[in-house]
Amino acid sequence: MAPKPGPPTNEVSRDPAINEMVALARTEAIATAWDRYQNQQPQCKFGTEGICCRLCHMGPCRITNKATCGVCGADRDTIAARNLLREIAAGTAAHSDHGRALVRTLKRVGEGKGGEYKISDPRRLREAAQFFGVTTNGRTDVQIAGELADYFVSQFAWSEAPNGTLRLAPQKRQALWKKLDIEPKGVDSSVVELLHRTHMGVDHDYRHLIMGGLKCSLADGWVGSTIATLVSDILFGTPRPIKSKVNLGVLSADTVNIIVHGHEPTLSEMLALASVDKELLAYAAEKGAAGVTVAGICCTANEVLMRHGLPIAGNFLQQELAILTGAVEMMVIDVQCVMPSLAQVAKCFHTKLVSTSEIAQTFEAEQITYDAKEGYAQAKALIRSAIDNFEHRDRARVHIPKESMEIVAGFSNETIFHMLGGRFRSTFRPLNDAIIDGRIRGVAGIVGCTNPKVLVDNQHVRLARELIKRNVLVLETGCSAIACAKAGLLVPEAALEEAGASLREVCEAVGIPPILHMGSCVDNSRLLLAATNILHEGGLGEDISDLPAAGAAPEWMSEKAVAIGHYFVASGMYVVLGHPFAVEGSENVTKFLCEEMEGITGGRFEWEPDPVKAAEKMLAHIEKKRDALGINAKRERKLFDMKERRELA
Ligand code: XCC
Ligand code: SF4
Repeated sequence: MAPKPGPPTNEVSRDPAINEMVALARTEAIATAWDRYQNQQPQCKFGTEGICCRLCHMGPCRITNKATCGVCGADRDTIAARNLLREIAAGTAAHSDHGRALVRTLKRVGEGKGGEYKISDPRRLREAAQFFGVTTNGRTDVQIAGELADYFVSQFAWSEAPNGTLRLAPQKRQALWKKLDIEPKGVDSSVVELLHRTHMGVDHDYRHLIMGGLKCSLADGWVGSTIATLVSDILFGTPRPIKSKVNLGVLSADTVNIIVHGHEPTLSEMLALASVDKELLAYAAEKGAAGVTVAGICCTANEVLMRHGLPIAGNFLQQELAILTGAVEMMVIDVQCVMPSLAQVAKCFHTKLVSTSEIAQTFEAEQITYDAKEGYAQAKALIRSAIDNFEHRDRARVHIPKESMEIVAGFSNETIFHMLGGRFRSTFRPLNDAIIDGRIRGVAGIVGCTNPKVLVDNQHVRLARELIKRNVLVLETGCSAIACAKAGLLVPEAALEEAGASLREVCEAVGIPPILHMGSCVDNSRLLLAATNILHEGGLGEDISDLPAAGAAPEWMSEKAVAIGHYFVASGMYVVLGHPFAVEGSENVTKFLCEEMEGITGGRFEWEPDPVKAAEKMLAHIEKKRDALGINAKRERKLFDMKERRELA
C-alpha cells in the first residue's frame, strides 16, 4: 500500500476537485495530508501489524522472530489484542462524549435554560420517553425533556443493570449478548473497563480481551451513538428527504463563506439558523458580499445537511483544501477528525480558524467557549466576524474548483417507514417483500472515512456502484456518503440508472433511491435500527445475523471506525474492511476476528482492498443468508408450482 516511487502524484483521488487543489497546494508549497503521508514513508511495520507495546515503561517492546515476548512476557496475541481494545475504547469515548454533549443541551432545555434550543420533534421525544419509562401523561415537552435527559445521563454511569437502550435491539440478539456476557452496563464504565483490562498485567487472553472489546463497542453503537442520534432528532428535528449540493464548488466567490467542521451539531445548528438572519444578510451586503454561505465538512456537514439542506464542501481529506480555495472567511471547528494542520494552512490565507469546544484547542486558533443559552448570539457574533473578514480576502488568490453535485439526503428510519408505507400506513413491508421475493437481494451499509493510503473516494464509489448493480440496496453515512454524493450517486435518478433492473423497479415503485444517505457517523445507530425494523416487519429471520445484509468501511482511518466495526460484528453483521486492523502481527487475533467470530456472534470481519471483490464477497454472504432463510428456495419452488399448474392446464 506504500506509494509508488518517483515524484509525488497529484492524482490522489477520483474526485477532480481534490486533485486540482492538491496540485495548487504543491505549487504554493503548502503541505497537505498527502505530502505528510509521503514524509512518513516507510510507515512502521510494528505499528501496522499491531505488535509494538507501549503500555508500560519496562518497554516499549516489539515482537520479532528473536524477541517473541515483551519484557513482561506478553506475546504477539496479547499485545495486538490490547492495542485493538484501546482503539475501541477511544472510538467509543469519542462517539459517546458527543452524545453526552447533546444530552447536556437537552437537559438545559428541560431546565428552561436552553436559549434558542427547543424541542423540534415532540413526537420523537414522547415516543422515546414512553420507551424508556419516563411519564408523559399530563406533562409538558419541557418537563419530559428534563427527565429523559436525566435518564440518558444515567446510561453513562456504571450500574448493576445492562444499558436500557440495548432493549432497542432484537430480542434474540439481546439474549445472545447476555449469554456471552457482553452487555455493557454504562458507557463510561465500559471505556474505563477496557483501559483497565489493557493496563500492564491484567487481561492477557486475546479471546477474552476481544470479547471485552465487543462489549465496549456495544456501549458505543447501541448506547452512546444511539443516544446521540435520538437527542439530535429531538432537538433539531428528525431528518426528512432534502436536496442540497456537495463538493468544493458550493463555495461562492461572491459570498462570505463559513465552513463548519467536526461532529457536534449544537453550535452549527445555530450557525445554520443565523445564516439566514436578515440583519446579518444586510450587514454582508453592506460589506459587498452577495450573501453568506455556510457549508460543512465531515459529520457536522452531514448533520446540518440532513436537517437544513446546507451544502457540503467535502469529506475528511478536503478540510485543508477548503481553506486553500482562498475563499473561506472562517472555519468553525468542534471535535473529531479536525486536523491540527488547519492552523498552518489558514495562516497562508485570511481564514479565521475558530475552535468552539471546551475540550478541543488547536494551537493558533481563536477559542470561544460555547454556551447553550447564548448559542444563537454566539453564532451571530461568529458570522458577523466572518463578514468583517470578507474584505481581507485576496481576490487574486481565490481558486474554487467548479465541482458541485446535487444530492438528496435525509433518510432516517422514520422517513423510510413513511416513504415505503405511503400516506396512510407506516411500514417496512414493501422492502421486506422485495427482499423476500429477491428483487432486492439484500442490504449493505457502507460507512467510514477517507484515507490518503488509497485513491481517495474511489473505494466507496466503486463498492457502492458494484452493489447497486447487483440489486443490493445501499445505506450510507459519514464520509462514505459524501464520497458517493460527489460522484453523483446520491441523485436518485442517476443512481437508478446504475442500479440492477429489479432494484431499480422496486426503488421507482416505492419512491426511494438505491443509495440512502442516513446521516453522520453516530447515525450508524440508524443502520442498526433499520436492521431491527426489517426484522420486526417479519419474514427475514429473528436476529440481525439472519438478515441478508453486510457492512463495509473501505477507506476507514479513525479509532471510531474500529469501534463501529466491532459493534456491527457484535450485532451479528459481516463487515468488510478495505484494509486490516493493526492486528496482522498476530495470526491468532486475525483468525479470531475474521473466522472464529462467526461462530460466536454470527458476524465477522474480512479485509478486502479491491472494491469489486469486496462487493462479490458481500453478495456471497447475502446469498448465503438468503439460502439459510429459505427465501431463495421458496422462489424456485414458486416458479415450479406455476410451471406445474400450466402443465396441469
Ligand atoms: Fe471522521 Fe465522521 Fe471518518 Fe469522516 S467518516 S473521517 S470518523 S468524519 Ni465517520
Ligand atoms: Fe513491554 Fe509488557 Fe510493558 Fe508492553 S506491558 S511495554 S509488552 S513490558
